[in-house]
Amino acid sequence: MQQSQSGVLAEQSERFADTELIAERIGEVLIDSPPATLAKGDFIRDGVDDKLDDLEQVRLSGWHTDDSYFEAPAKATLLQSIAIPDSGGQTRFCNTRAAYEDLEENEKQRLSALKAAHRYDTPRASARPKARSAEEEAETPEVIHPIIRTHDDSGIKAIYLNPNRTDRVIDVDHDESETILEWIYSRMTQDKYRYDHEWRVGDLIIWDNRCLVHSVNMDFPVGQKRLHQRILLRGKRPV
Ligand SMILES: O=C(O)CCC(=O)C(=O)O
Ligand SMILES: [Fe+2]
Repeated sequence: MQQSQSGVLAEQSERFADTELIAERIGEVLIDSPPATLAKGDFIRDGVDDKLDDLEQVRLSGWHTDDSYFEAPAKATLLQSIAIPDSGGQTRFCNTRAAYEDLEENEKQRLSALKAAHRYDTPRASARPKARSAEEEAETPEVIHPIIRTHDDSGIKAIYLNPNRTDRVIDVDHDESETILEWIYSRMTQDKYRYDHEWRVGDLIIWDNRCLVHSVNMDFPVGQKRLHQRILLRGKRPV
């Protein structure tokens, strides 16, 4: 298995790896899609010309950490590629631990005192999810997480924000919240913290949602298939 500087693990094998077995060794499986060997679902890039029709697909192209709108978001995600397009479709990662480490001491202290509200939907997201019923909305009340998170296994700190789901910094006014979020996002998504994974069929990637954000380059040929097996591992409430 190769570990890049970015903290992403990547493995390629001749046959599909038994992702479930690996997942069970490193955590508790929360959500599992069909195993690579059984997967039948087609994920074909929709849209006409360059415009995607499916909002969920568009949303993947925004930086995010998985499921931060839950009190205890998934600690890690496993993704194994089953079908890849001829070009594009990379999964991109930024290491928010490295971004935190590079902050000035006074910036670290200021951010450590702040918390943010995460929501299923926020006007800040580059693409908004589909409208939901009142019942569905009631199932996902807003949650508050610290902006600097201490990793529950390693004790190392990282920026914990989600451009797709973080609505605002709490206890500051709107303008200040916007300024802080824009500033942190531009810091944490710099190229020096970034790793773009160029998929090969059979690659298995495991990433740590506690100290990375990711996004997908949805710019791949219309009509082509891009399909992965995906497993989420249960995590703890960020502190
Ligand atoms: O399809 C991908 O490369 C990753 C999509 C994603 O954001 C996820 O699986 O959490
Ligand atoms: Fe994701």
